[in-house]
Amino acid sequence: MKTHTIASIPADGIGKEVVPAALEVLRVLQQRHGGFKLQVEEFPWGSDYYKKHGEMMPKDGLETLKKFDAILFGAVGAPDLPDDITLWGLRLKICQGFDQYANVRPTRILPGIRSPLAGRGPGDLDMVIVRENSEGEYAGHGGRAHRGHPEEVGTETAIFTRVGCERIIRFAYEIARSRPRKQLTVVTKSNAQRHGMVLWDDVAAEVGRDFPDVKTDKMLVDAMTARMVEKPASLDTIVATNLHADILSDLAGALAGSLGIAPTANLNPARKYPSMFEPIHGSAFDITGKGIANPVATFWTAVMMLDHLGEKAAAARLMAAIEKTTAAGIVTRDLGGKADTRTVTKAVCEAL
Ligand code: GGG
Repeated sequence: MKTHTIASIPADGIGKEVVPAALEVLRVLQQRHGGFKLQVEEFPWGSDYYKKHGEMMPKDGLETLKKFDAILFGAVGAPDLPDDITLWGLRLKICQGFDQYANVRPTRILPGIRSPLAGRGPGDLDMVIVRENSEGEYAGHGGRAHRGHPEEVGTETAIFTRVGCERIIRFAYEIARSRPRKQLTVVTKSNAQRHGMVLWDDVAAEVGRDFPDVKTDKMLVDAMTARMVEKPASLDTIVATNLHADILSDLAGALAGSLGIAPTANLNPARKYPSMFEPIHGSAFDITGKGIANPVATFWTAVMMLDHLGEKAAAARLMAAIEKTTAAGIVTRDLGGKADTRTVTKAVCEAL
């Protein structure tokens, strides 16, 4: 029997509710499906850890995580700590430390779920957003000077490298090629940003020549938001920069019913380091501790994790159980339902 080692980092807020729910579902899946075993170790890192130790994770945290086959992550962020400490001290440290440059965000309207787009249901929105996850606007390049003085300045320089653009655009083309529609939309803002975004466009045009079988189009990010709302069915695979894709994928999640169902995988495609799987949503302190968080995004990211680990049949079985549950109307309040986290988790376990 194949054993996969999983590092579990629920981290903050509702991450501590949805990750245990996903582990419960994964335990049931292992029993029912057989053929593989997940050996899970939990790490108590995050904002509470920071309050005790002055750091979001130990200094040798990446060294510890390196040994695992995958990381299952919850959410990061606390109401009483600055976001740049929590996000950079944990989630981005792992993403950048492990060169998880490809962030994959599939979105579909699941059966039984009502999109806020009138008259649209499953089949009308089925897209994969590929987010550049290592540089761009999140490169962390910049600084502050003259702190506290009237002339204080802050700079945030987006970094676009040829290597960084090429590898993510190529990765996105491969995903587009693997999907039935073979269609890629390259999102840009090169009308206003004349350097990095033009390099991005140039590299996209060059890489595109290697994929003559994939239909390509280019959209400015502002026009893309309108197209996602007005003609979601016209989109399939989308590649965008770190910040653009972050924003577009929240929109995609909302159009599919709720951010509470949107999963993501932070991949190191070369598999030199473990990849990390998490719901797109953050720690949601407004609902933390109430037991009403939607666990579906974390279940779906567990599907992506199983796929990545080569457990394709188990992944498909878990996805089918999630869809059976949503189709039966067993959904949380963010989706207009009445179920709590526990009820949805139990229903998915029963569906398995
Ligand atoms: N599970 C995702 C998460 O915790 N996200 C927190 C966050 O603030 N992310 C910002 C970003 O990814 O741009």
